[in-house]
Amino acid sequence: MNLDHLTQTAAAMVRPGKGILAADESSGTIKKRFDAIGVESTPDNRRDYRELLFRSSDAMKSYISGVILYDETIRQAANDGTPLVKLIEQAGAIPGIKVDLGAKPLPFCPGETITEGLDGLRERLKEYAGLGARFAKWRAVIDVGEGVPSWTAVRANAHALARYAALCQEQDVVPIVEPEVLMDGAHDIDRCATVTEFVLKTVFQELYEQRVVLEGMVLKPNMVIAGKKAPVQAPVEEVAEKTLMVLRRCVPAAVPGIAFLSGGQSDQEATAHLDAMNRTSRAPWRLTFSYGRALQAAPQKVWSGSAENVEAAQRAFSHRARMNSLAAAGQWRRELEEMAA
Ligand code: 5MM
Repeated sequence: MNLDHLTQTAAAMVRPGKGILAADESSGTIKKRFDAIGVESTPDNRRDYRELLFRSSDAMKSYISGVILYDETIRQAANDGTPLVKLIEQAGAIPGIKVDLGAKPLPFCPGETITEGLDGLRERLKEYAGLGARFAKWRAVIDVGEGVPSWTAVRANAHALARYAALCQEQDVVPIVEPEVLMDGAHDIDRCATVTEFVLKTVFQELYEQRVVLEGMVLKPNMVIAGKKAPVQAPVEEVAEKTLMVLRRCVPAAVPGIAFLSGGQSDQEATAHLDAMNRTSRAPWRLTFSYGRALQAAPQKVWSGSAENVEAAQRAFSHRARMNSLAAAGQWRRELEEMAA
């Protein structure tokens, strides 16, 4: 393990004013996204769409530090034959790769899942590093409900995250550790805070036991937020305050950065929450974004599979990337959204 290499890459992933584009939708998820805009999910259409994003030079050069790719994408080339990985590198961003194989039902824990993919991971990491990946991502999914999450599910997922992170660092690949507490339920913000604290405490204990070097990783958590079906949604300031409270209780200062997932928040909510945290925070870690939907929903809709919409879609992507870059510095203003609209 080359610690300097790992810490430099981790620092570059969360450098000021930049964040990560999560473009690692698996085949099933990208199909759902394409279905919503009436585009057939073929390898060429997926390639064209990702090429559109990675050739958005304003967004990629100014606001994006790294891109999380899916197995298919890291092997694809643009229309002119340039590997997509090269497009990302030419823009000054770092290519990364999703290495988990998805969340599967956890035996004897109804409704709960365990993320799989540890078998053969060392060899896959070697291959991905050869294809240009300098960081990786593994997502654990924790649902909130009656009697859920169970200790069994939290512990098993935290253990898998830590085993994955150790294998990454052994291969000089920076692990993004993503324990996602879902916002799908009807729970209130305080229940989300309790569950997120439980999950993060367990994850960091497991990372310690697996000897993961905290300086060479990036945490990708959910924000502390009420479930989508909750009758009351907390205001922006409360989300920021409670998210920071939980993170301060759980995340050691040695971790260089926290790059949030958007988790189903609207584009502007995800931006406003990140901005509020950076306005108030004297946090020991950098706080930035690693958004999938909150960066891509707008450009996907504008593109809708048509070549003549590519430039407009790139402008939509650049706008969201710029808004989130401002939020990562605590300098976003709602009027900027209105002016752009
Ligand atoms: C881009 O979506 C990622 C892949 O999800 P699947 O494996 O389910 O296809 C997902 O892991 C994503 O990286 C994170 O959840 C963050 O994305 P959001 O949309 O929550 O910001």
